Amino acid sequence: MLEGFVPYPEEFVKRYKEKGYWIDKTLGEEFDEFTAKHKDRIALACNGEYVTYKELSERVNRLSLHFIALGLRPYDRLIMQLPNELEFAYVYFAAVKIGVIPIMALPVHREAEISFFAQFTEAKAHAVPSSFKDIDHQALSREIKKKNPHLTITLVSGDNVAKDGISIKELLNDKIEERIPVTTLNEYRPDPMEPAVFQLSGGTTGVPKIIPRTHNDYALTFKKVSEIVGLTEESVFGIAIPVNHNFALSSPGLQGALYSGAKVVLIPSPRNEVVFENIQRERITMMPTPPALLLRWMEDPELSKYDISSLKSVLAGGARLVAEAAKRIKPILGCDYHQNLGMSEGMLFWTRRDDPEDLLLNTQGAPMFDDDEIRIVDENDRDVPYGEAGELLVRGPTTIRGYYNSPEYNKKAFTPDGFYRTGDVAKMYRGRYLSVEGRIKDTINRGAEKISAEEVENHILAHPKVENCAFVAMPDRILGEKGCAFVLTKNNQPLTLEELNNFLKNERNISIFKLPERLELVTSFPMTEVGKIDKKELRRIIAEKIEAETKGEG
Ligand code: J2J
Repeated sequence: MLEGFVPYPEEFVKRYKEKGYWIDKTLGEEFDEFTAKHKDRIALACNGEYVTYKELSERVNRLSLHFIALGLRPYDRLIMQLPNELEFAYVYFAAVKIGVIPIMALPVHREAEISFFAQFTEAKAHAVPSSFKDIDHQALSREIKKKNPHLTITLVSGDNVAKDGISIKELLNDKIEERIPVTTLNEYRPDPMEPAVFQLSGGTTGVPKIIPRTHNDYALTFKKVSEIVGLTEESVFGIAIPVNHNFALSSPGLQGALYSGAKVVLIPSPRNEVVFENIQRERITMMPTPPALLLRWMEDPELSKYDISSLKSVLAGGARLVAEAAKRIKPILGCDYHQNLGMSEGMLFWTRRDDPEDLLLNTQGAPMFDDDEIRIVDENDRDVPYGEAGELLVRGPTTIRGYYNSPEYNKKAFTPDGFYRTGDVAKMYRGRYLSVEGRIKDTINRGAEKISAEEVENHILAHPKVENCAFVAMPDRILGEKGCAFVLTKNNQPLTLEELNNFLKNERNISIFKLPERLELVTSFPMTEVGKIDKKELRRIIAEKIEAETKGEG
């Protein structure tokens, strides 16, 4: 067993297998099945390039063989930073096929994040794009290799591959299967009970937590979601958010759509005009759409210039979709929607297609399986009366039992009997439907992208002028939340947002999406009774201030 992985207890393994949730097929075997079944249908579309299921299968097998030739072996880790492009699918499936575990980093992650993943997981390989926005990923990989000798392989998509990188295109052009038979891959079959993929948690601590998803539970997830949202061979599934995300990869995501025989459109940018153009050109029928995306679409005066009539349903998740926004979806976008509460740790809640209006509007859905156990508890872990708000605890056949290699943190994040503490505050509604009312975890949900407050605070505290700080969410009309830094400087020196962010960007090398978008200098902090900075009060102060400013403008 992979060291650092928390396995499911025997009695649950037995139960989940007996009930048919886990069928002991690897993601690679699932892949072989759906590619064989749908052969000449289009599997992938990206930037006007099309790939059939058969071609996808051939390319993935070829790449798997190359990975073996390069020395990659089952349970080796590969940091995945490829964006929404065809190479993402090739590398992802080629890796999971031979049990190489992709770590689902984001293309926008920078040195602070990637060097942590490299160190913490002892990754052997790093897959990067040759050009992406203003990040030089190949230089980044080179720097990280210097400090992490186990990282030896940089796989590069696109054309401008440096000498120390391995071109994915060149690997794909080399018919290795003529020298080494494809059947060799069978020798590298991973155990379906072992981790297939490392997802990343939004995190509430100084460093991201790694979520090990097994072949069994990941396959169960994307198959069930596909059924719930009604994916078929006729569906055209558009992905505009980063495909690395759990939502875009397996809820139902790339994998669920391919499993259903649909055409998946990998959209290289979430910008409205790029997305609308893709919907129109490819006749997209379904998309995962965090509320921020939907709000941007619905407010875009250019929307009417595009024909988006193919769109049948949008999948709202990642952040709370407020009822007023939900009500506008049908009139403006002309399609239906599903709400879902999702988490990379596993359990998913979905509204169903025939749900009555009040469930659709006001809840984030019900669990997918009878064996998904949910509890709503107070601060002493006692179940609250039905219908009252409390922390949501979850356990089930798709929910992890522990973060990778984090025994101490796991004691806090899971109950002794294995429930994951979501940090979300929820209420039960009509049977097992649930509405998210807030959260107790210390994160900022910026348009469904999660930012750990503590992680950013640690970087801010490293600034020579900073005495103390607190990073909290402030309301944003489109993104839902953005990060605001409250800072007390040493001797009350002046500090600007620009100065702080230059430091965070250039000295601390953190991702741009985590940067504070507002700085409030303070001379003292409100404190709680136990002597901690009162973040609830800070959130109230900044929300009030922003509201007053907005009114002032109006
Ligand atoms: C309120 N909060 C929500 C919702 C997630 C599908 C969809 C989303 C994710 C995801 C995912 C919410 N209303 N509808 O992995 O497969 C917040 C909660 C939750 C956290 C998980 C998927 N949907 N959230 O967003 O791991 O706070 O997964 O605990 O990124 O997002 O974040 P993440």
